[in-house]
Amino acid sequence: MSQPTPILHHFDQSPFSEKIRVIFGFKKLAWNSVRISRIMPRPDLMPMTGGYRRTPTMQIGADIYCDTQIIIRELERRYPTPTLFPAGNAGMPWALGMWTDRPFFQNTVTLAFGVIGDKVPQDFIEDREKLRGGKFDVAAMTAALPQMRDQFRTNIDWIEAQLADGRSWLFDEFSLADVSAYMNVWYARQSVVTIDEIIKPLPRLAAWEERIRAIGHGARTEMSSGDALEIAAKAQPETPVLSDPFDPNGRKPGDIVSVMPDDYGKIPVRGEIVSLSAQHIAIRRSDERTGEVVVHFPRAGFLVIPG
Ligand SMILES: N[C@@H](CCC(=O)N[C@@H](CS)C(=O)NCC(=O)O)C(=O)O
Repeated sequence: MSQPTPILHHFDQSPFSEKIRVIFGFKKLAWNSVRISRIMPRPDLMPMTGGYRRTPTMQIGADIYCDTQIIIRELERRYPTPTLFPAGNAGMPWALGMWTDRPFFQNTVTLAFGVIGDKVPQDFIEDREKLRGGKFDVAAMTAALPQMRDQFRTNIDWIEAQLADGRSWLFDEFSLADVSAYMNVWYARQSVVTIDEIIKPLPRLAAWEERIRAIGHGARTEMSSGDALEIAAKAQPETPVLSDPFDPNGRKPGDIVSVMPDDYGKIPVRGEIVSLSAQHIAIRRSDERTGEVVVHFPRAGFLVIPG
């Protein structure tokens, strides 16, 4: 039976979305692209996610995947070949995400906005202050530019060092580690005008970046947010019940929980557990515009709160 086409809710400038677009390219997938605005509100998306607002999210029918970790896990499950986890590397590419997606990403964001400086629009600043629950201080980011350049160089120098023996990819074969690290280089390339100067002494990194860019984005077809919402409304979630006998907190399908990120965009999404493991949790909820949906989250970097 043919697989339903994944729908990615994203915006073009989003580095986390670029991760997924490259994976669509690597796996040679056809996908639907719903372009969301860079700032809230996103009225056709919130009924699906239940409030989760970070970008991107992936939709397959009435199953909604929040955060790139769980999106990648699902894409790998549905389309195992070619794999992002070549032999012997089933764990570390995930763990490296805690470097690429957190300190390395925060370094790149600060660098990018420090460079843009006072040209960052006020409505964007206000939106990101809500996201962070704190000040989005562009002047402080500009003041931190020398430090951020240093840190960025240190991060990308590790990539250069890993490639020093002439290999093409960070591990023996292409893996999620390449995509996750590339996200930050791609992001800096969009916004940091002096990136070439920082990269110049790192020729292996530059060639690696070019190899990943050449992978492309797969076959992308635009779709409206209204059409995506209608697909969710017509579909039934397809996630089977799965319990976790080793859950250290005794959580089980049927329990009501709220799930939210532990760092920013901490909006709780409430629902009934359908499926869970050490790496995922899926909860059922309903909304008058979508009917029943199942919303999927990773466990790393997420809080699960009873009730
Ligand atoms: N850990 C998340 C991080 C996603 C993230 O921070 N995305 C940025 C855009 S690249 C975001 O959500 N910005 C605020 C927004 O789009 O509302 C993931 O892997 O998906």
